Amino acid sequence: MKHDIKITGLRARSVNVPLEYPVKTAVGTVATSPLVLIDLTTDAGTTGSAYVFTYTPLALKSVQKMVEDLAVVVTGMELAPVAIDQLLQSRFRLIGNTGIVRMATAGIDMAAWDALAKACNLPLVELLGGKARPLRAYDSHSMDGVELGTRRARGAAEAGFNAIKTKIGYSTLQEDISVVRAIREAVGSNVEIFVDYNQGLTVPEAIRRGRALEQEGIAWLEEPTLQHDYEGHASVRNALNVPVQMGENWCGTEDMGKALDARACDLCMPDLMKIGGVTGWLRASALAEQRGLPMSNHIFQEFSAHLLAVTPTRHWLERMDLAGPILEPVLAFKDGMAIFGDAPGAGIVWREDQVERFTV
Ligand code: SMN
Ligand code: MG
Repeated sequence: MKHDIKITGLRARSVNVPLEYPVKTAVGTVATSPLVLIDLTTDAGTTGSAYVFTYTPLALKSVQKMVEDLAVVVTGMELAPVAIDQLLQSRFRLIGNTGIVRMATAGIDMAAWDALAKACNLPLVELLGGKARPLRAYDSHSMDGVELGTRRARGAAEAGFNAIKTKIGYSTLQEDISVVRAIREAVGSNVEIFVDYNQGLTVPEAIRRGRALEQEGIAWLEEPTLQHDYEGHASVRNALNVPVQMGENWCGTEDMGKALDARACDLCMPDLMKIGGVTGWLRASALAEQRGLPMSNHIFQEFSAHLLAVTPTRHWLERMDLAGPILEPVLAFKDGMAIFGDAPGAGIVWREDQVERFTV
C-alpha cells in the first residue's frame, strides 16, 4: 500500500432517485430519494465514494455546494480520515458542525474511509479491524395503512425477514392499533414488529398510545416525541414496558451523550450521516458499549453493514434501500440476514447510466 496518500480532488453530484414506495411518516412524506454523490480521488489511484441523503430535494444543491466548497480544504491533505475530521470540526467550531455542514463533512468522511480501505485493498470492515459477518436485518416500511402495510409485511416475512418496522401515528390510537394488529395477523408471532412515530406525539399522548401498544407485543417504540426532547423521551420510557428507540436525529456524539445522560432510550440507532460519518459512528459505538445500549443503524445500509459488524452492541440492520437504483448491488438479504461481500471499501459503485438519468 502506498504510504502518505494525498487527496487529489472531490466531486459532488446531485440526484433525485425514485423510491419503490414513498416514505410516509406521521410528520411528512419523503416521496423521492434526494442524494448527493461524493467521489474523493487520491494519488494512490483510488477513489472513495459515498452518498448523503438530504431528505428533501430542496436541500440538494446546498449540500452539493457545501461539499464542493470543502474541496479546496481537503485537496492536498493526506488521506487520514480522523485528521480530516479534526480539521473540519475545528474549521466549523464557530458556525457549528450541524445541518448542511454536518451532512457535507460526514459525506466526505465516508468517502475518505472508503478511499483508504480501497488503497489497502480491504473491505471497510477489515480496515476497521473486524470481519464481515451476516447481520440480523429488518425490513423498514412506511405509514402504509392496513392494506399496503399488511401486504408489505407479509412479503417481507415470506422473503425471510424476522422483523419489520411500520410507521404509525395515525389520527387515532385505534388506527395505530388496527394497523399493528393487521400486521401481526399477517406475519404471525415469530416476526418482531417495530413501530416508529417519527416524533409525532406529545409526551402525554405517547404514554397513552404506548400503554395501549404494550398489549400488542411490539419490540420497540421509536421516536415517540420531539427528537431533541430527551427528558420527554425519558418520561415515555419510564412510563412504558416497551423499549424506546431513538438516535436517527442525533447530530454527532454531542447529542448522543445528552440523550444517554437523560436516560432517554433503551435502544439507539444513530444515522451514519448525522452522527458524523464513519469517524462519528465509531465514537458513538463506544458510547453505546459503555452504556450497554443495543445499537442499530438508520438508513445508509451499505456503509452501516460494515460498521455494525464492528459495533460491540450491534442490534439490527435497517433495510431501507434509498440508493438502490444508482448502485451496483451491495447487500444480499437471506433468511433475515444482511450479507455483504468482500469488495474493497464499503462496496459503493455507481451505475453511471442511472446516475445520469436521475441527475438534478
Ligand atoms: C426514516 C425517516 C426519514 C427517512 C427515511 C426513514 C425513519 C426510519 O424514521 O427510522 O427509518
Ligand atoms: Mg425513524
